[in-house]
Amino acid sequence: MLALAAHCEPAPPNVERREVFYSPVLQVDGIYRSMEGPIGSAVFDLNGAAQSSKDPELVWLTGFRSIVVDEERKQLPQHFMCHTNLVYRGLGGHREIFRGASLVNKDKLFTISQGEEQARFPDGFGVPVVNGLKGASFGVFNQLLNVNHKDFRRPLRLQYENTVFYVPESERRSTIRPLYQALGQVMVAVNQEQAIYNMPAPGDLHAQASCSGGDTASPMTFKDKFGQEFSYHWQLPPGREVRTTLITRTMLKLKYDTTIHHIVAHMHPFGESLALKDLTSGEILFQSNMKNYADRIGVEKVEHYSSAEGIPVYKDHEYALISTYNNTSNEIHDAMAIMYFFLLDKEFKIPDEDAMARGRGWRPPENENHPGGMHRHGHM
Ligand SMILES: [Cu+2]
Repeated sequence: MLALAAHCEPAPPNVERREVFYSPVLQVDGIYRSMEGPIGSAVFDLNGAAQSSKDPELVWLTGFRSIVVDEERKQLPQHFMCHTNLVYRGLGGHREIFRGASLVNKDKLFTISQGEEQARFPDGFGVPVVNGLKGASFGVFNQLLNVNHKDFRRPLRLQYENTVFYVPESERRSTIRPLYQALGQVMVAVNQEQAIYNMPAPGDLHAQASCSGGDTASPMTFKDKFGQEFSYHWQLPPGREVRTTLITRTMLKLKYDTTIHHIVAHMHPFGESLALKDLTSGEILFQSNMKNYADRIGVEKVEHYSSAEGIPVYKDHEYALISTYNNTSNEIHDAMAIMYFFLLDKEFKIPDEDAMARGRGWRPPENENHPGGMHRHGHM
């Protein structure tokens, strides 16, 4: 009777820890469009985690928030946010520990951008990472954006307040289901009218998701193995534009059928919506709508997706992203459209003692001690 009662009791909730990191103070003394602003960075371990001072420990990241504050740490409008990346500097150590038993394979764990302050997973989900690896496990990179404040005789001074939410494995009381991140991004074909990455002769279904031609907004273009050139940061002339990009093989890369539990969308000012479409079923699985400020240039609100139930996705289906922009100004601006997907990792295994010992022995490569240059988002 007692045993049965104990069995039926709901598992006690996990108690989330949070740690806050402030960027250095940055000065708003110029117009900075996307990817042009000054960057503040910091590297750290989660010191509240039980083992961090001595040994690497598994922790479950349950969310990340990044807001803009003044020097007194009072919140400022989020339109000074270009983006904040939470970077996993211990990815090499992670690989050494898990040896394939974790699908976490990107150094950018979270990206926060204009229109949304945070990403918090549904209850009972988290990204498993290792805290306390040699040379600091995490880095945070805050980039400033300013297209509105033009009084440079009175430069604004601001900083970024970054909060990591997590549960150390040693304090976990109930199950946390493992998530990993994959991204999809809209690309334009440079010097071509239409193109699909690594697919010079697409079939009918794929052809629906061909990247249309456009001009790159930055020198960061890249080529596929057939010499077709692409950019994920393009010029946005006045007017409305809709773009589609196939993401199945080059970005989503599903290993098996699974579910998506959280989606964060990233667009630049003048974005209207970004949709994930299952081309095989013809269904729009999720559409994120953006709200732009009425009185200034900037994204005020971006819709996200978050659900314990999740969106089923299938290894043998084809998926595309569809971005819609409406540049209501009379100048050329710049655009990006990215969806960050957090998917269920169905083969994840909690590392045993031998695996954690490999993590203790791991050393970061020399060049990883320089955080500069790690701030860019978007590349595959
Ligand atoms: Cu961007």
